[in-house]
Amino acid sequence: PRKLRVAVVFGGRSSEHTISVVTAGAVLRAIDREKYDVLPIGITGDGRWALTADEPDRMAIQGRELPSVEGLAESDEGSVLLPVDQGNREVVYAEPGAVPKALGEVDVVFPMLHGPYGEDGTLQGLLELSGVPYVGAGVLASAVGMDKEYMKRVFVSFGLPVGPYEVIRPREWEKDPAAARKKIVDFAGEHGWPVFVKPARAGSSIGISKVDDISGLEEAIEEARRHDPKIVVEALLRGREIECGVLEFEDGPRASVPAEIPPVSTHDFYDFEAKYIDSADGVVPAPLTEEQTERVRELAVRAFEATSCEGLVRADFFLLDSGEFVINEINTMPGFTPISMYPRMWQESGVSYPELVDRLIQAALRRSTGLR
Ligand code: G1L
Repeated sequence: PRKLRVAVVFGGRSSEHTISVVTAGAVLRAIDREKYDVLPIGITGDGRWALTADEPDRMAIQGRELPSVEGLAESDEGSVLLPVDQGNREVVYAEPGAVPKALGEVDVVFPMLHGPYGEDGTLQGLLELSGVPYVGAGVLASAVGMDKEYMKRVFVSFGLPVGPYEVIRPREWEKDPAAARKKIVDFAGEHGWPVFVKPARAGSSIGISKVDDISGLEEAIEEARRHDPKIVVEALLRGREIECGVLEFEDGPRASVPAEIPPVSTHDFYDFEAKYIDSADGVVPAPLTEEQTERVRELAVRAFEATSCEGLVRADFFLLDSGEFVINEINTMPGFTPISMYPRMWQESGVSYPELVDRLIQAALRRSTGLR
């Protein structure tokens, strides 16, 4: 019988284009070629889809050379730029159906794009419409995982412990900025300074400010609103940062051993760079009591279920000085190089990187598209 065909979609119009290319290279290297045929599909920085050569070695960081889909597509004679223009917000097919046609020839897609149009559910929607099974979260879980407000609302409604927060909506800010500002000042009055001001929907730690007092508020709001007109304000939670991976097995989701992210002295918080480049700093397994370990693993699986996740999720917690765990967020597309926290937590739980990739593909194939 012919091998199953797996398309890996990577690159894209995001600040994390490079990390996506590097991660896709690691996934391409780990996929079992006896079982699967692989189709690498790169998306250029300006949104064009390209069939790229299957050459993972050219997708690694070489010295100071950062790999990109442009590099792969242009210098490779075998690459074909698909006639698609995503330069504007909407996908415009120069040749109607070009991408779904390419996708129609594959059995499963491994989507590896960060941020808006990648992990927010829009690519997942395109894949649903194309009728192709795909790895990871579906449309709803992806969208919930991208929106800090709705993520918290879902957690709360499922009885998961969340920290104090406040939301400022676009119209609130436009109609009465003074009232919106007062809302935050009152929040800080109740929960104390500093507060974190964040865009509601943005990947990683983009647009986030730690605000020590009222004087820094205006600039923090403006910065967050550059990325999303809706902002979320959070209290500072004192405690340890604990993460846990959830992976879908044949009999349902299971939690990995948890990890601890040590406090980063040079950064005010676990920022963009620390999150993706210094991810090797995490301690696996986290030095927790047996009871704490069981508690956080249970909460991680409940977060997976609450948000209707599929395939995998990384759940991030604070272990407060009081001994209580509070869920900070989930990530449906966590860092995924072999040295990133999620794969390291599973490695320590007895699941190797190639096995992880295989389990994700198999979980995607077990489902069909449509309602699931
Ligand atoms: F497909 C999975 F497994 F769901 C998946 C996809 C993408 C897991 C992790 C990622 N991560 C990335 O693509 C990235 C960290 C390179 C950018 Cl979000």
